[in-house]
Amino acid sequence: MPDNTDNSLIVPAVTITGGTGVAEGGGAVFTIAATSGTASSVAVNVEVAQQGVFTTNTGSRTVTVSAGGTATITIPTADDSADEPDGSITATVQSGTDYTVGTPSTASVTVSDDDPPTPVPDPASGLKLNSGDKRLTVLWSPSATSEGLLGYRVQWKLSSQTWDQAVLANQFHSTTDTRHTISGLANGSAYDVRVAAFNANGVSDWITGQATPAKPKPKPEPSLAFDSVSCASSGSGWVISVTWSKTPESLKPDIWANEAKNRGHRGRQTAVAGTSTTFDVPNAGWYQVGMQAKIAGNKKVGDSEPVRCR
Ligand SMILES: [Ca+2]
Ligand SMILES: [Ca+2]
Repeated sequence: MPDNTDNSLIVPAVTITGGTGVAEGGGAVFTIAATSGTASSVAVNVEVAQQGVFTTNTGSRTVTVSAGGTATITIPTADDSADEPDGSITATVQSGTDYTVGTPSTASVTVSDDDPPTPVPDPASGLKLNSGDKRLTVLWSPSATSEGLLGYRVQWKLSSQTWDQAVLANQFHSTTDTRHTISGLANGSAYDVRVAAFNANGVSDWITGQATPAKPKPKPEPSLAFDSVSCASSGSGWVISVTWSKTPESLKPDIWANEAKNRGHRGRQTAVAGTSTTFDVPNAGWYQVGMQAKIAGNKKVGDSEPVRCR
């Protein structure tokens, strides 16, 4: 039987297959095959697409394949340094004038990322909580990680709750913010506060503190007053002993013991720490003992008392 096949009537069919998967930076290889047909070669339209971002060589192209033969295309991928999910390159035979699209008409080559995940940032440090009226001021020192840092997260809850039970309040800060004031809290209730640095990969370890908001106590009025002033004979003279109370503790009064007569004995001690001192005085008789200390606003507090040596 003669072969009645007339090649001039046969349109080649084109198929595509993909090579093995590559790591990013490698070339994804596709093989395009055409069956025999009228022409010695066919111009095959191939569309290249990707899942992920591994190549700039996507889009349409024309690949010449000899009839009854194969051609390969290699799609280069980039070796970047970004951690990313694995992806793939897909090549698909599009319809054309000189061929039919066979099966398989599409093929994929996986592309594996080869970059290690970027770690979460180092934690913040130096957490400090300042209690105020229905509020806490949260202060911290920055994370040692500056690259990729997106900011800080502040969370708080009543200490009686767990972190899971609590309605967590989040505050996202810039990378330069290192304080946050939490208001609307209950005075007298203990709160836990925690701070973490975060980047695109997640949240650092937390640093945690506890504090109780409270109305600030009014500052006591500065005062300085003698508790006792006495005189006792000592050898050939006398000793005046004085004790006093003071608020605040930091006051250092100047103290004097002056004989209560013209051209009498004068004794003076300046910036006396503590709350007692003595004066050696030469004569019997009346003395005026006094003291004075400076307080804020150029004001002064003080006291004076007479004492008799006999
Ligand atoms: Ca890489
Ligand atoms: Ca990568």
